[in-house]
Amino acid sequence: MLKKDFLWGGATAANQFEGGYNEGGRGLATSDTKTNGSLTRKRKHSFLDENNQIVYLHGSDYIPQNYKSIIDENMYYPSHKAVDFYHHYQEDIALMAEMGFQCFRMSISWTRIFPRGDEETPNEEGLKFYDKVFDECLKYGIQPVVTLNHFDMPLYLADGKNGWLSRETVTYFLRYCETVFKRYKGKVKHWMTFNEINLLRGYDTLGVHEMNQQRYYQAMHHIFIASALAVKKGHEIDPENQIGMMLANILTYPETCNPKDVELELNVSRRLKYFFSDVQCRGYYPSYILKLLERENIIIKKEAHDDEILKEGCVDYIGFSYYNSGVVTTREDAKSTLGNGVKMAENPYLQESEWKWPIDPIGLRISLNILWDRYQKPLFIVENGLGAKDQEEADGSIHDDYRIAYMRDHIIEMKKAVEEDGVDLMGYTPWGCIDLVSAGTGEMKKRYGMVYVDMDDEGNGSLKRLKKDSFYWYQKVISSQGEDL
Ligand code: P53
Repeated sequence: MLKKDFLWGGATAANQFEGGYNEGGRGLATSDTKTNGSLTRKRKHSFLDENNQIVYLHGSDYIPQNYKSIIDENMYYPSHKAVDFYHHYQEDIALMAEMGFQCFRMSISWTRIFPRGDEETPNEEGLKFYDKVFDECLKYGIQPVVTLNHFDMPLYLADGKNGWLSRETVTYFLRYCETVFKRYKGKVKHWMTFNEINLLRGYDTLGVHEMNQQRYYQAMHHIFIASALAVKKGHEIDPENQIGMMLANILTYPETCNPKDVELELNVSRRLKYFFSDVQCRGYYPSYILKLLERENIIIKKEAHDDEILKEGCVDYIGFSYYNSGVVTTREDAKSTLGNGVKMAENPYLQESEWKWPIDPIGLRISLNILWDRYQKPLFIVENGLGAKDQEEADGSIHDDYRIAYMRDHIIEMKKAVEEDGVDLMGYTPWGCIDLVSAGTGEMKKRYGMVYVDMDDEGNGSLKRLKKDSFYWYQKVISSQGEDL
C-alpha cells in the first residue's frame, strides 16, 4: 500500500498557468518575451538589436550582450494571459478539491514578489495574491507544494546583470526566498528550489547572454549555491519545512549490449542528470564532473565558503518529472541527437505520443529504483502525463481514454516500485492537471489536464473549464488510494 499521507494532486507552473502578467504590480520575467511555437517551429524571444530593430532568437541561441528584451505589441506571448489562473483560482482550486487533491504543486512568480529582482522590499500585492491562493487551498485541506523558480527570472536581472552568471543574483534570489518562507510559514511546508535544474540552459531560464560552456558551469554553480542557501534558510525559518530539488529524470537506455553503448549511456546520464542530483543530494561536485571541467579548461570561480554551503544545503527530498525514455547509441549513422552531439536511436518496443515522446511506464519504476538506490532520500513524482489533443463533444464532454490509459499504466508501475521494491515515495502530481500552455512548444493544444480549458494556440477562447473523463477517473483513483485503477 501507498503511505497513509501519500500526496495525490496535480502540478502547474506560474508562467504557463497564471497569466495576469502585468497585474498587481508584477514585473516582467524572461518568460514574458517568449513567443509560441510548435513541434517544428521553435519558440523565440523578442529582442531589440543594436540598430533598434526587433529580432527573434531562441533562448539557447547566442544572444549578444547588448541585446535587450522587448515586448513586440504585434506578437502573441502565451505567458501573458496563460489560462488565467490569476482570475480563476477559486474555480480551479474548487475543481482540484472535487477531484480529491491532497496537494497542489504550483510555482511562485519571482517578479510578482520582486518586480525587478533587486528591490529591498517586496511587492505587497504580489504576496497577497499567493496568500489568497494558499488560503483557498487550505480551506479544502489541499497542501500547497511550491516551486520557488520554474523556468524564468526577472527580465531586469537578465538584461542588467546577465542573470545567474552574476553572483549578485544569488543574493536577490535569497531575499525572495526568505520573504516567501517567512510570509507563508505555517501555510506551505513542501518546497522545491529550481524546476528541472538539469534543463536550465540559455537566456530564458538562466538570463545569460553570449552563453558558452564556461559561462554555463559558472551560472550553474551560482544556482547550486542559491539552492543550498535557500534550503538552509528555509530550515532556519521553519524546521518543519521540507525542501526538495527538482530533477528532469532523463532516462536513457543503451541501444545494444556493446560496452561502448553502455559506457556512453553512463556518461550521458552523469552529464545530463546525476551531476545535478549528486551535488544537491550529496553536497559536493562528483569526481567525474571535476575531471571533465579540468579536461575542458573550465574554471569555476568559487567564494571562500562555497564548499561548506553546498554540504550544509543538501535537499530533503527529490522531486522529479518523468514523461518518457530515450535510447543513446554510438552508431555513426544514427540521425537525431540529444544535444552535446550525443546520438539517439528509436526504441522499437515503445509507442510514441503525438508529440513524439516515447511512452514507457516501466521506465518510471526503473527510475524510482535508480534514484532510491543512489540517494536513499524520499522521492516525489511531481510531473508525469500525456500531452495530447482533445476533442470537445457537442454536450461538453471530453473522452480522453488515451490519457487515462497513460496515467493508469504509470500509476501501476509507481505502485510496484513502492509495494514490491520498497521505494519511499511521497506523492504523485500529474502535470498540467488543468490544461495549460506547453513549455516546449507554447501550444495550448498539447494538453495534459483532467480539466479542459477552452483556449487555442493564439489565446482565443472563453477560458471556460470542462471536466474530462479523466477527471472522474482520477477522482476514483484518489478516493480508493490508488486501488481502483
Ligand atoms: P511540455 C522538456 C523535456 C522534459 C520536460 O513539457 C520538460 C521539457 C521542456 O519542455 O519540461 C517539463 O510542456 C516542465 C514543464 C513542462 C512539462 O515538462 O513541453 O517542468 O514546465 O510543461 C511538459 O509538453
